[in-house]
Amino acid sequence: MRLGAAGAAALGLWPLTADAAPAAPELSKAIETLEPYFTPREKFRDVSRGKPLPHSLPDEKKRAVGLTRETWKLEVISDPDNPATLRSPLTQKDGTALDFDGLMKLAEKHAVRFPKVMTCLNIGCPLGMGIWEGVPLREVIWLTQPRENLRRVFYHGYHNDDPQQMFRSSLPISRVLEDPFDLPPVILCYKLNGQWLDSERGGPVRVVVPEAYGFKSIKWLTQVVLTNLYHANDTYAEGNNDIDSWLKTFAATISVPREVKPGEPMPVTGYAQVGLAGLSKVQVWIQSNAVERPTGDPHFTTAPWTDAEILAPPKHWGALPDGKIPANTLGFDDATGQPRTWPMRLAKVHWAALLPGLPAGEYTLRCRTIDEKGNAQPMPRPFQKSGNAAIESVDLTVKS
Ligand SMILES: Nc1nc2c(c(=O)[nH]1)N[C@H]1C(S)=C(S)[C@@H](COP(=O)(O)O)O[C@H]1N2
Ligand SMILES: [Mo]
Repeated sequence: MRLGAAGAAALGLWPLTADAAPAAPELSKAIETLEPYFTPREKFRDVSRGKPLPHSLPDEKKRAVGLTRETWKLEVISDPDNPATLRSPLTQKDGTALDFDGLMKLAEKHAVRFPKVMTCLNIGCPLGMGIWEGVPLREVIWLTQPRENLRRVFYHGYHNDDPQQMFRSSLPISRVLEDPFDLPPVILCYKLNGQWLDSERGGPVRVVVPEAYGFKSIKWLTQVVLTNLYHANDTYAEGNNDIDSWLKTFAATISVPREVKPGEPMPVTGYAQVGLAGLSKVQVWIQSNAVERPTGDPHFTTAPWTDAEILAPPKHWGALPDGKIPANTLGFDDATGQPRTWPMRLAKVHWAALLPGLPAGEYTLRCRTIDEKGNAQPMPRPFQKSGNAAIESVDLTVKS
């Protein structure tokens, strides 16, 4: 189950510990064909709403409605119903709205970049892994000179000027002004994986909330409303979602042989999403369908799980200019270009296991994570509407 240094080097992975035996060739092959660590632009999955989809509008229309870098304008205003006290709101009508040049001026001093996996709370499977670059949202809020009565930040993007289509999210003001638990800041994002944020990903400017599921990261951002209201107004709240949920830790498979010969070892690969809870282990378990499972153990805590190998940082990071991590990326060491910790929180990591051969029969393969506190998936937060952490199961046939 271990990957040797030679095998790892050949696969473009970091050498692992010296005592690791060479990888079995079946497993090396499966690892070689894993997805790139950072997701290429065309491989991001798109779940955006809108009729028409804002990113599908003709260029002329995009220019007219501020969906290009040249015409983008951001208003930051007080909520008329629950006013926050602002000295100088940023408005279109006064000509004080923030434009892209203004954002780039702020970026010269305040730009940050950090790795993050974008995951839809409802879909569960990550949409893509990126290094997101932007200006902390607080820098723009400070431009309005807020004085008091500011408890929450509402924000939304372009929605075809149809209130029915508006997709809104919100955050407590404290989360925007300060970054608790060493999280990266909430940003106005304009670059992804070293390139301008494209229209499909919400360009020219979207919000990115590092620790949150995707619905907090509003695309085609046009308006920020500072409010004294004390509760959320998120569009996702209307769908029975737990809108304060932070990213969960869970594992899923990428490649599993569906049909193998008796006694033949089975290479399996997968990814884990590393939530705020961190990751200490990925485990796998294969069970014959002929065996009856004990009742009263819905999360299979008594099953004979075995550890999979969490793969080391890749040598080739995938979709980045020159294949290099941009300078000053949070979580990375500039001198070496390597991550400071591994696996990284709020990111993906890959894993692999070579399962021993089995007699003919029908089987179910499952995988799970153990987080840094020792919680086995789907604990400590098993509810689906807080984000996916269900234990995945895959059918497998052993047949001569
Ligand atoms: N303006 C706007 N922003 C949006 C959405 C949307 O429909 N409109 N969808 C949200 C949801 S539900 C998710 S999961 C993420 C997906 O981000 P992505 O399309 O870049 O992968 O965008 C979020 N931001
Ligand atoms: Mo979503």
